[in-house]
Amino acid sequence: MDPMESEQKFGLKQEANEDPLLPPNPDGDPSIEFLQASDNNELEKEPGRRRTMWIGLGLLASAAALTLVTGLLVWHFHLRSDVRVKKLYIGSLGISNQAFLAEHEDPSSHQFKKLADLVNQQLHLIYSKNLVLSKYFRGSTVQAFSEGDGSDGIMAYYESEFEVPVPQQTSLDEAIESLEPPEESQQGRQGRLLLKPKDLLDVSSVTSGALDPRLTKTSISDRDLTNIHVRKEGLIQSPGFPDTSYPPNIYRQWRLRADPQHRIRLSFHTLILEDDCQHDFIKIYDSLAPMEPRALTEQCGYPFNSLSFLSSGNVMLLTLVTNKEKNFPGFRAFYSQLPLNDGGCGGALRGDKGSFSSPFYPENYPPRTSCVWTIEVSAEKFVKVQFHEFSVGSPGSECVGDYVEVDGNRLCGRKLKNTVITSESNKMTIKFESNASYVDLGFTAQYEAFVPTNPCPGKFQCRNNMCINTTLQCDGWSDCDDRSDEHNCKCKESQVKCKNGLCKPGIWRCDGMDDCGDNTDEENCGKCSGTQFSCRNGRCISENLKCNGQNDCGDGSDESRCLKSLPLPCSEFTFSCGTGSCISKQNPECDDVSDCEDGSDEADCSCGIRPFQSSRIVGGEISREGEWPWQVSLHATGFGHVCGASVLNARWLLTAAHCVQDKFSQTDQWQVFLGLHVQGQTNEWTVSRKVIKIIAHEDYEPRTYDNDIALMELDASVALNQHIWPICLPSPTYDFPSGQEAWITGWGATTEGGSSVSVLQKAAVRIVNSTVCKSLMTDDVTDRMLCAGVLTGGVDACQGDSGGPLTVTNPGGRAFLAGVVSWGEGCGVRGKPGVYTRITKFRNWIKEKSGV
Ligand code: 4AZ
Repeated sequence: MDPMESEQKFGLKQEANEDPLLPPNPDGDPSIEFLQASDNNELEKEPGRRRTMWIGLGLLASAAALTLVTGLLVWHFHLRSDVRVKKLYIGSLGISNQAFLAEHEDPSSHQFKKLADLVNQQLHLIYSKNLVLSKYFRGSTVQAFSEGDGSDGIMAYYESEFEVPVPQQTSLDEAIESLEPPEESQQGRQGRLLLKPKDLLDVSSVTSGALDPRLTKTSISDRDLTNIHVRKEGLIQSPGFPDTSYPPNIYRQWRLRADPQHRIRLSFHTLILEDDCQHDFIKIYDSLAPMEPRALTEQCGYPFNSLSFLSSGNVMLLTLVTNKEKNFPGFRAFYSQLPLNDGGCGGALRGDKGSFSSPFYPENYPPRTSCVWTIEVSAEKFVKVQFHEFSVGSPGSECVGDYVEVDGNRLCGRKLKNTVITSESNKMTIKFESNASYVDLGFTAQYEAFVPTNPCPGKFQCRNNMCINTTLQCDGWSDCDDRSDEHNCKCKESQVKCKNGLCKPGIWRCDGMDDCGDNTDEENCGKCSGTQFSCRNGRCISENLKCNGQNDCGDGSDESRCLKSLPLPCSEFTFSCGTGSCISKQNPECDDVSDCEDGSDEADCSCGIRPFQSSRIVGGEISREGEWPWQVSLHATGFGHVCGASVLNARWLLTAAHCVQDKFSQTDQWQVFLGLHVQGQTNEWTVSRKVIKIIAHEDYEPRTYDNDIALMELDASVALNQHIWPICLPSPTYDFPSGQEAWITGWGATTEGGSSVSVLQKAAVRIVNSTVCKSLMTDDVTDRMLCAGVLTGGVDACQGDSGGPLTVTNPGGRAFLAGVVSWGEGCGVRGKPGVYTRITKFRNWIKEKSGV
C-alpha cells in the first residue's frame, strides 16, 4: 500500500502519549523520583553529574516509550484483526450463453448496463460460495465486454472490491486464485458449472488477479482511457510525443479491439521511459482489463529487445503509468490486425535438412500458442537440431509456462543458444508452448540428418554435439561453444601451456590479459617477482608501495589506479588539470568526481551520455534508435552513404582522412545525416547538413593509413537532442586498457565484400594489446593506431564503417571516442582485429583545428 495512503487512512498522528498504556513523560513531571541517591552530599556538590543522571533517565524512559509506541503501531496495523484494508481484483468471466453485440462496447448503452447487472449478480453468487470471499466482498464494476473465444460467447471484464482484515489478506488472495480451476481439467469445468444458477449466466471461465498496486497510487492525478478499433493500421503515442516529455503522475489506458477471428500486433517504433519500472512503465495485456494473469510484458527505460507484441485474440490493452520524477520522451507504437490463422506453426518436416522457428520470430511469440513439429529423416539416420537463437520463458517459471520440448525433454530460458540436441531414431518431435502471460522472443533452429556411427563426417565432434573443422581443434581458440575443442590438447612449442590444460597462442603471453582463464599466461612476466608491482616503465617495486601516496615507480604508474588522486609531475601517465598541474588518477575526466583543484577534469562534460539509456559491422546486431546519438552518416553525391563520422559538438564532426581523399575531398559533394537510424528513412529526429570545411590531417599517409583523421565543419549548427549528441574526447593520457569492451557502430557491410546495410548496426569488441596487434597484422600498425576486435573472428568493422566511432563507456556510463574506424586485413577474419585511429594521439590536434 502507498505509505501516504496508510497515513491518511489510519491517522498516523501523535496520539501515543494519550494512551493510558504509555508511561508518563518524566520531563513533564519533575516531582517524580527515579532513584535514591546513595550520597546526597556528593550529589549536591556535583550538580552537573546529577543533571546528567536526570537526562540519562529521561532518555531511557523516552526510549521505552518509543518502543511501546512502535509495538502498538505494529500491532495496530498488522495484527489487529479489526483493521481492514481495501483490495481490488481484476478479472474476466467467459460467458457461453450470451453473444457479443456492438452495443456491448458502449458502457452507456442499455445492453451494456443489462449485461453488466447480470455479471455483477453472477459474481455475487460466485463469491457467496466461498466463505472468505463472501465475508469480505464489497462490490463489483464491469469495465468492458469483448467477443469470447472458444466456448465463450462473450467475455466480461470486471473489478471486484473487498475489505479484508490485515491478517486475512493472504487467504483472500488464495480464495481468488481458487476461483480458477486447473487449466482444461474436466473436473474444473464441472466445478465451474456448479456455480451456475439456473436463471443467470453460463460461466465457462473465470480468471482474476490482484490489481497492480502501482495503478492505484494516490499520486496519480490524471487517468484516461482511449478505445481504439484496429481495423486499419494506426498509431498510439504517449502524451506530448515527440515534442515534449510525457506528463507526470498519469495512468493512461488504450483498449484495442480488432475484428473477430483476428489478432492484434503492437510494434514500438520508439520507447524511451525512465529506467526504474517502479516509477514509469508501460504494460501490455492480452485482455481489455489490466489483469495480471494476462500481462504480456512490462517495459521501462530504453529496452533493446524486440518490441513487437501479438495478442492471442482480438483484444489488447496498453497502459502507461508515470510518476513525478524524471519524465522522458515516451513512445510511438503502431497497431494493426491480422487473421488469427496467419503465422501458423508446427507441421511435418521431411528431408535431411531444414529449419523452423517460433511463431512470428523475430517478433515476440503470441501468448496461448501451441505448435508441434515432427521431423522424419531417412530410415538409417538420426536427427540433430541446433538452436541458434533461444529466448523462451516467463519470469520465475521453471519450464512450466513457456517452453520447447524435444522428444519429451523441456527446454527454457536464455542460455541455450547454439545448443545441439540429437535423437536416437530417425524421428524427432518438437513442441512449443506459450501460456497466457509474459511472452518472449522465441527461437530459431536448424535440423539435419546424421549417420549415428559417424555423426561428424570429416569433422571434429564437440562435447555439445556441434561439428567443427578438424583444423580448429587445439588451435588455441574456442570453436565449440563449450570449449571442448581445446581440451586434452598437446600444446605446440609456439603456444602457452595453461595450467588448466588449454593451449593459447604464444603471443598472448604477458599481454596483460588473462587468456588461459586461470591467469597462467600472465604469470612470471618480466623480472618482477610475484610479490612485486611492475611499473609501466619496467621498474619493480614492492606491492605495498602501490597507492601509498608516493611516486615510487618514478613514472607515477604505482599511483595511477588508486581511489585517491595525487599531485604528480606531469608525465604520459598523469592527467593535466587546467592550472597546468598534474594528478595521478587514471581517466579522471567526466567521472563525476572533481579531482583537479580547479575542477577542470569535470568541465565540458555534457558529452557522451545517452540521455535515455539506463545504448559495415560484421557479426553485429541492429541497434535501437537513439542508442548511438553521436553516429553520423556521410553521403557523397552519386554514391549515397560512404563513411561514418562522430558528432563532436553542434558544428563539428570527426571522421577518417581516407574518407575525404581525392574524389571525395570537396566540401560541396557531401551531405551529412545526424540522428539517422535507417538509411533512406529520415524522420523528426534526423537532421541533414552540408559541409563548409574539411580538415584532413596534414600527415595522413595514404599508403599506411597513418594519421587517418579528419574534421568536418557543418554549414549550420544542429540542435542537440536525444538522437544527436556529442561523444566525449579522451585527454592525451586517457588509458583504454587492452581487454576493455568497446562498441563499433555503422551502416557498413555485414560481410566482407558485401554492401552497406540500411539499419544502424552495433557490435561489441575488445581493445587488443598493441604488441599483440603488431604481431598479428601483416601491415604496419603505428603508435597512432589502436586495435580492437574479437580475435576468434566474426565481429568487426568493415567497408562503409570507416570514419565511424569506436565507443568506450567509462564506469559512470559516459561514452568516450577511443578510435575512428580506419582499416583492417579483411573483415571479421580470425586473428585480424580492426585497426582504428588512436584518438588520444590527436586530442591536441582536434583542439587546435576546431577549438573543440
Ligand atoms: C574499409 O574498407 C574497412 N576490418 C574498414 C574497416 C576494416 C576493414 C575495411 C576492419 O573501410
